[in-house]
Amino acid sequence: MEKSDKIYVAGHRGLVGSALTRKLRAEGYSRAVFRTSAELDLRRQEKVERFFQEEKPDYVFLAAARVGGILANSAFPGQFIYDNLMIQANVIECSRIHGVKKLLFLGSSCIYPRACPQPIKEEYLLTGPLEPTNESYAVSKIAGIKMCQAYRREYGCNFIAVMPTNLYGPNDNYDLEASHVLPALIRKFHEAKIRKDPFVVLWGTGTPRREFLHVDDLADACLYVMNHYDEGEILNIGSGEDLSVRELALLVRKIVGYSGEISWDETKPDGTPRKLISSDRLVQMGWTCRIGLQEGISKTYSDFLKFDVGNGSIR
Ligand code: GFB
Repeated sequence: MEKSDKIYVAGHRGLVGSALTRKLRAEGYSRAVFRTSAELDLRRQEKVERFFQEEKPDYVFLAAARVGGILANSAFPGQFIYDNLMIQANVIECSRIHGVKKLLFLGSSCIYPRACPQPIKEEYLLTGPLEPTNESYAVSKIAGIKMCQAYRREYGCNFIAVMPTNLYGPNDNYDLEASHVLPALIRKFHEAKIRKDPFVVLWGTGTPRREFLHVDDLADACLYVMNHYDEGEILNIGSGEDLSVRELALLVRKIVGYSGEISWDETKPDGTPRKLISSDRLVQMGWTCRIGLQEGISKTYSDFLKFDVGNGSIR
């Protein structure tokens, strides 16, 4: 990508999209374009076609999606599969029609089978049943991958797909029902500290293991891949280290400075036991992540303190 190219960041206000926007600005890409979901409903094909006719972007980062944690995925499978299929189908097809030079599609590590060897390699895709709690989301993301690969084969489109591990960082979703585990732990421990609650209730057994990558590292990897990778095969992007939810809870509790107890609500799902991905292919290309988990959580907690979760605005 040239600094003067027009770059569309779909989903620019989300966790990933806002990190991509920060990264592009920091690197001097001066012609990024975006629309809020109120300005442009990406589920509506005619609206997406009109946007592409108007803006004619040269590059597209497809970070727009309906995302959520284990409970949101379990509760709203219809919304997750519909919204994500419509968003990606419209943006990928319009990118083809309008001759976008390159599109990067953001998938997720939940596309892999629930029980596959760890660390998970890209070739394990579709070799076994998916994790039930987020199957709809996973199927929609797999469809996005296959669409990018089909468009490469039939039309010669340079559309690539990356599979990040669990992400966290500034601008995350802190809604306690819909969020992922790490932002939920930050908010729960922070509010318990303020209220002097004797304990915090967390979900499941605490035994599943998760890998985490700070979203600024992901944005760095996406820019690297957009400028250095032109193949159809998917690419994992992870930190290479995982820990149990229990260990994560103790780490977040220490960083937030809460001294109460933790109890586990085992009526809530654990989800997949482990999903540590192998990022060897990306590392062999020359990329490495830079933000360690303790440092990343501390930075994220500082950002959280500036953000008034109650009404979703900066304090
Ligand atoms: O991050 P999370 O919601 O989703 O849950 P997944 C991770 C683990 O943390 C589960 C436990 O075992 C949860 O039971 N957990 C404990 C909690 N306390 C909490 C809590 O207060 N909130 C939440 N949310 N979890 C996601 C998919 O799966 O992985 C997404 O649902 C996406 O679609 C993402 O693919 C990468 O890590 O299980």
